[in-house]
Amino acid sequence: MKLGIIGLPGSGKSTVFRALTGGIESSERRGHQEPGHGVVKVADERLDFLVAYQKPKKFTPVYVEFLDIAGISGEGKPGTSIGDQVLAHIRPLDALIHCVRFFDSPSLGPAQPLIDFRTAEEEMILSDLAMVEKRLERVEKDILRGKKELQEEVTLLRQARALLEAATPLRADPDLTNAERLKGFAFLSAKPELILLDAGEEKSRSEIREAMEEIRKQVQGQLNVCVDWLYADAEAEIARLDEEDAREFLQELDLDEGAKDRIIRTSFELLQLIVFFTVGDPDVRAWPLRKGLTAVKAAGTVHSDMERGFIRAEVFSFQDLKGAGSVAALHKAGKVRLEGRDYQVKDGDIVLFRFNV
Ligand SMILES: Nc1nc2c(ncn2[C@@H]2O[C@H](COP(=O)(O)OP(=O)(O)OP(=O)(O)O)[C@@H](O)[C@H]2O)c(=O)[nH]1
Ligand SMILES: [Mg+2]
Repeated sequence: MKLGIIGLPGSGKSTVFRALTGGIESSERRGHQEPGHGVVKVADERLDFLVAYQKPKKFTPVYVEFLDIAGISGEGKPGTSIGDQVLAHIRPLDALIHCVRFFDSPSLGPAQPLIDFRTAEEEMILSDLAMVEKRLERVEKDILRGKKELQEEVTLLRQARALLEAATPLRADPDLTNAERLKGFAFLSAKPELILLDAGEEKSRSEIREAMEEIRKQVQGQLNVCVDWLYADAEAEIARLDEEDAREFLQELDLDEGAKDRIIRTSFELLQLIVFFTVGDPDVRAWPLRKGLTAVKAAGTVHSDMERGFIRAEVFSFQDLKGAGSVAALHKAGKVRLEGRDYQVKDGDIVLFRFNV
C-alpha cells in the first residue's frame, strides 16, 4: 500500500511524514527532488498472537509505504502548478494524504484550513482537467479520421470534463473513473483521500472539531474521502521516543494513542482493505486484501501458482482460534471450514491454500 502526503507548501507534510514513519528524516527536506520515502510496519495484535502461538522462524507484517511529495504550489498558472515530476510521483499512489495546515505560521500567517484545502483541491482538479482536454483534443481528431472505436472514450472524457468544470473531483463518480477506458489515466482527483489537519498544539479540540466539520461539509457525498487530524509536530517527537516516554507525552496531550496506528487503520478503511493471515512453516504472515475479494484472488496475492492451481482453502477465524486455544481444538469443534474459490475472504481469516501445479 502506497500513500503519498500532498498539500500546499509549508502545510506540514514533512512533519506529518516524520510522525508517521517514526522520525525518519525525509530526503525531500534535505533539498532533493525525489520525495521522502518511508516504510512502516502495520501493528497488529493478531499477528503478535499468531507469532507467539506458532513460534515461526520468520514472520511478516503488512507494510505501508509513505511518500513525502513536494508541495502543490497553488500559486502557479491554472493547471500548471503541479509539475510533471510531481505528477509522476502522485499517479502510482493508492491514496492521498492531503495535509492541511491548522497551525499559525510566522511566514504563512494564521491558519485558514478551509481555504487551503480548497486551493489544493482546485489545483488537482485543474491538473485533471488539463489532461482530459489534451486527450479529448487528440481523440476527437482521430475520430474524424475514422477511428470510430474511440467514441466511447470521448463520451466518458466529456462526462469527466463536465464534472471537473463544475469543480467536482472525479472521486464523486467512481463508476466513471473505474470505466475500462478511463482507468489508465490515474486522475488525481479520483484517488481516495485522507484529509489530515496538522493542528498546532495551541488549537483546542473544539476548534479542531469545528475545522474538520467545515471540511467534511465540502466533501459531502463523495466516496473514498475521510477527515482526521493530528498534532504533527508533537507526534513527530513522540515517534522518536521509546514506548514509555511516548505514552507519557501522549497523556500530556490528552491522547489515548499515537496518530500513526489510527491513520493506518483509517487508510485501510479508505482503501477498503482487510487483512488475512497465512500460518505456515516457516512463515507467519499478514496479507492485505481488497474487501470482497474471493479465496482464489487471495491465493493469487500469496503466489500466482496458488491462484492458477487453486483447489480449495482451509479457513478459520482468528477469533475462533483465540477462543479455542489451538488449531487441534478448532478441528475437533468443526470450526475449520473447507471453502471453494468463490468464498469471500473476511478480515482476520487464517487461510491455508490447497493447490496443485
Ligand atoms: N506550530 C506548529 N508548527 C508546525 C506544525 N507542523 C509543522 N510545523 C512547522 O511548519 C513548518 C513547515 O513544516 P513542514 O513539515 O516542513 O511543511 P512542508 O509541507 O513539508 O513544507 P514544504 O516541503 O516546504 O512544502 C516547519 O517550520 C514546521 O516546524 C505544528 O503542528 N505546529
Ligand atoms: Mg516538506
